[in-house]
Amino acid sequence: MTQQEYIAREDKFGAHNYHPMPVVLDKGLGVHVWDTDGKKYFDFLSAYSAVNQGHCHPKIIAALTEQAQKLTLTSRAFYNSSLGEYEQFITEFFGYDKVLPMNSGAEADETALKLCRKWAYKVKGIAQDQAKIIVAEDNFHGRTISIISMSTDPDSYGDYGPFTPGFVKIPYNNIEALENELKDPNVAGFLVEPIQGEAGVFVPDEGYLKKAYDLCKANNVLFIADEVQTGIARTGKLLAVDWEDVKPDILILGKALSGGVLPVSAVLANNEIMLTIKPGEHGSTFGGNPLAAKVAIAALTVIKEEKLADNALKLGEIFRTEMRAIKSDMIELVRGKGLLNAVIIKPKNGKEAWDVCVEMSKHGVLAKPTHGHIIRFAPPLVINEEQLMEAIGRIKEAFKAFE
Ligand code: IF1
Repeated sequence: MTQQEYIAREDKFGAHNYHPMPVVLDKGLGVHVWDTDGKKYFDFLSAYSAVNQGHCHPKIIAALTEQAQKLTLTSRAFYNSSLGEYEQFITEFFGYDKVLPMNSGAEADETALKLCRKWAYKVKGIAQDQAKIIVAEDNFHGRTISIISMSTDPDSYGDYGPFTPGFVKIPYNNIEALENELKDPNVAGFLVEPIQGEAGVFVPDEGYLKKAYDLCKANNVLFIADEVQTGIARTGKLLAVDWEDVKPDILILGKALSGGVLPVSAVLANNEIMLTIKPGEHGSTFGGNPLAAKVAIAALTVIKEEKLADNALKLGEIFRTEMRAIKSDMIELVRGKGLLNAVIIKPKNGKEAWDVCVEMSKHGVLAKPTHGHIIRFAPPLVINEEQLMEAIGRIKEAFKAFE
């Protein structure tokens, strides 16, 4: 089949809830993916930071295939021999009393919202149904009805009303706005991305997260960090909040928690918060399944053993320096942390970020624009300096096409 035929088939039988780049991928290994014609690319999207460990990492695949032939799913109606091992592993890995295992990032965010509200009524003593959760404008936490009720992006919430109440939206990276809303005694939590990924890799001012955390603590409000995209070593530290020594009351993980092998997400918290949910008050058919348990242990082990946070830190510096040195009047700004970076594109002669991405794909580098004029660059964290420099050379060639 030609790539056009693959695309036409998806168009005919699949919902049109995406507008993919015109590339049909067939194979992935490490930092590379191949299309159905055998063309090789550097993957600079990493499935939105889900394959931090690289495509089809042998250790993670080995854990998957071994467990897949033994026991894949028991439901939580019964105990199983893998879940406790994973729960102990991940809580010690991140330093929390307990974990609540889920599947998608959105499910983990929803779980965090429920935990925060439960804690509000059972511990803080807020009146029933009066709990408020503060969120940042331009946030992205997933696609469920309650999560898009927090969104300020019409593409996310348009025509999906009526919306879930109880959310207060404030500008991101604005301490005064947070301080003002925290005066309300009904505020139970502040849910925030340490770096706003979808919004275009918005890195907040130095000290913002720490000040926000301290204000939450001073007002008996839970600091909830959504590290689905920024976590698991992506920004050059194990967690993006580690840059400011902030210990979230509730930590949300997803994506690379499985190395992109299957949906695995998690919510971590200490007992005072986690034990507010009693048996039968929350759950999921696949949450904490043995396959996910073994895969997540392997995925986190790879992060530590291969020192991927250090690699992201080092190579991210090189990437931003090299990108800022490109002489192109389409490159307005380069920003990011570790290997989560974005280039803001200034349209030229009717050409914009999408056209740059199409040209880069011709040069063997895959990336995709967000919000029209921003290109996110997020290669797998296993990329080495030689591969990075080769990919940057190709990106430079692509920009030359617009001179
Ligand atoms: C899509 C965006 C990225 C996330 C954060 C929770 C979730 C995500 C910080 C939900 C998911 C994904 C969703 C995917 C594309 C991608 C994305 F552009 F949509 F926003 F990465 F920036 N918190 N982000 O980034 O996790 O339920 O998807 O497992 O919906 O198109 P999920």
